[in-house]
Amino acid sequence: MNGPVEPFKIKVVEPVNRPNREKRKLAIKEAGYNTFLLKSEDVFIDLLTDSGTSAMSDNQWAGMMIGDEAYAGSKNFYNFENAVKDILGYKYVVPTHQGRGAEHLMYKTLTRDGQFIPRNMYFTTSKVHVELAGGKMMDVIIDEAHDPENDHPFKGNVNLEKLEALIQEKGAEKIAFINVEMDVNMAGGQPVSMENLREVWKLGKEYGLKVIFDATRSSENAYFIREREPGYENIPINEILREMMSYSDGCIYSSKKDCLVNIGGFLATNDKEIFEKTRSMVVVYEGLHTYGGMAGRDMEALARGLREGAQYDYLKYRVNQVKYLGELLKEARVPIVQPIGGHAVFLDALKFLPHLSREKWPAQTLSAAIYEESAVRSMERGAVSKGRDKETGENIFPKLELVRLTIPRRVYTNTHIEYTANAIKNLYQKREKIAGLKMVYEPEYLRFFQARFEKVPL
Ligand code: PLI
Repeated sequence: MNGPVEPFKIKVVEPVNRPNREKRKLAIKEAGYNTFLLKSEDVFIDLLTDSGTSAMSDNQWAGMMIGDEAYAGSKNFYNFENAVKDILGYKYVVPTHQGRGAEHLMYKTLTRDGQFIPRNMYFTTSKVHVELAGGKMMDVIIDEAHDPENDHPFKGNVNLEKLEALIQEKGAEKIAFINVEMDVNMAGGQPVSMENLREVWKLGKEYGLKVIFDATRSSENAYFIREREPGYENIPINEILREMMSYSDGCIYSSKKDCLVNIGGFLATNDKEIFEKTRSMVVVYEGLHTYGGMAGRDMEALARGLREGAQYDYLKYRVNQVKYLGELLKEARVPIVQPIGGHAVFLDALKFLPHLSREKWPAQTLSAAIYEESAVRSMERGAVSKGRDKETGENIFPKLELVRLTIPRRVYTNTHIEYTANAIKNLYQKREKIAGLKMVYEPEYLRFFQARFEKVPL
């Protein structure tokens, strides 16, 4: 098995440290067994996230030099606005400092106290912004998504029966809007099919409900549609993207992923009322409506990155590098979520560490153990991320208890991928010696970022 050939060559390099075992043991203990609290200089291969960690191209860096840092009406804003209109096809664009800035504006604008927001599957920051606006997010993803071994090609699809049942049970006036995420992060980077998007849109119109996308990883989702959905084999990615977005009233977008930049976000819409409301809010929370928290140079890099990130050859390499890691792990029988996702390989912590109860946070434990073994940084995506039930205050234990090995875009070589796979294979051989954790500090919001843990002896 070989890794994919990179459609670029390397012009600048950044040296990285590889701490020894003793140093790693100390570093993760000091970080409260939470990989978010590690110092990046103690990390050899950083697979914490694909967010804001991409390597920019020479074309993007060149764009940084023509940053127009005017407070109002920067020329880079118009380049960025045109890129969004060209690639995604929306009429109106509001810039924000990153994705959660867009979530804040969009979800606050559309949600009334006590309303429900059906979404294929929650994402951490989306859920918290909906809750802060007085709403409740309800997962309506297909059942296959909860089974790590099921290899449905579009595991991110909305279950239309569940969605309609929820609308009928609550009444359409109690539904704020329908929310669909592309390449569903918490399900393992699983795509949504074009057919499903079309059906959700139709259903939304029947009930008079707006459909809002979390289009953060829509280019990677478009690649999967081209690869897997009959009829789209020869359609250019740009056309697929525009058709996808045509089944929505608007989207929020974290540009730190598919747009190949280190910061930035936006919301886009065809709905004049949403545009006007969010544009008037952006000046309160983010910055003027022609920069929204980004520098002119950031907007130029984003404009160029959105176009580059939608190129077929790049996407093919990108998705296949993720697949390469997944295939190496599968070969060694390490339990992973199937099919392999667009941005990350997800380890099934419940199968990796079956001797640990849910209260010992298996995914958090596994993520810390991977660091201790190899200085590779990953992230928990399970019960710690899910948090507590808003009403009862109890921990929620979702079916998926995963560790995410997220591949930054254009950053690591296939040798880094092989090193990571070997380290995890070695750990899997001695998995029964891994002791669980107890949570000793829990912050109020998005606890996975700052929670601290201690080891519980086996
Ligand atoms: O990190 P932001 O604020 O630019 O974007 C928030 C956000 C919104 N939607 C989705 C699907 C995300 O994946 C997302 C951020 N994801 C992070 C940080 C991640 O590590 O996956």
